[in-house]
Amino acid sequence: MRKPVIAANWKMYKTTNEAKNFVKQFKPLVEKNTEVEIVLCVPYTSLESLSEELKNEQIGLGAQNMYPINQGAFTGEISAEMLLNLGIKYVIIGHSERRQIFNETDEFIKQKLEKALVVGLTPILCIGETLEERESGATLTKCKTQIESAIQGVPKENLPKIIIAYEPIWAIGTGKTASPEDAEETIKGIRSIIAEIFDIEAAQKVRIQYGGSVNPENIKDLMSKDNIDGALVGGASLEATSFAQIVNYKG
Ligand code: G2H
Repeated sequence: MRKPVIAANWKMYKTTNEAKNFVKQFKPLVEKNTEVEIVLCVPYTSLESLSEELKNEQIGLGAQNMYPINQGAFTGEISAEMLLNLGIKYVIIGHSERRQIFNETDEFIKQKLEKALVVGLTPILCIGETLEERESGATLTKCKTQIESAIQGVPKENLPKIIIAYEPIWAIGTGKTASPEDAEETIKGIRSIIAEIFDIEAAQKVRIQYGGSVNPENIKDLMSKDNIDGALVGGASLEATSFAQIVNYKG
């Protein structure tokens, strides 16, 4: 059985004070929820103080990026070790905004994924197609290229440590969500791709989230699908009550 994992991706929102206020409000709203793995992926600037706030909580903390080298002359970058040192457990890797705005390549993303696994961070690997690719029927081809590049060569025992977030780019922050049926079909296809690279048993252990305009209204339908194991939530995770409603989708 795969435990659902619902992660907030705050992107470049919230000062540290705003982040702390969010947590204050959010904690009591989800304290009884043990069925869902809850993660907050916040800006680097809030990691240290939230790490303190969440020390004894079941809410995990994640970064939104990392650099795959231990240390060195990489101005403005943050290493996996620096994150670990703060008690961070998760890291988003290869978000489409990083791929598109910061020109991150599949090869670079692979380096980050491998580094995260080596140091013991749980990577949330984002993949997904553009609108053009979807309309030309290339959704799974695109996902296959991204997955193959990232996970080929990863030791099989490390596979269950990876969370994949399928985020169709056309659904990100647009208010357009893939229908639960479409998301399920693609995520099922992604699982088959993993099974081709490894085997069915290994593929069954990987948690695959859906991301792209997830909100309190659509979460239940998405989560009712067999292959959808959680969500990566942007806009609707910025407000404590709205994110709590998503995390508490079972009621
Ligand atoms: C996709 C998602 C979070 P939103 O980027 O990763 O954002 O829910 O705002 O579409």
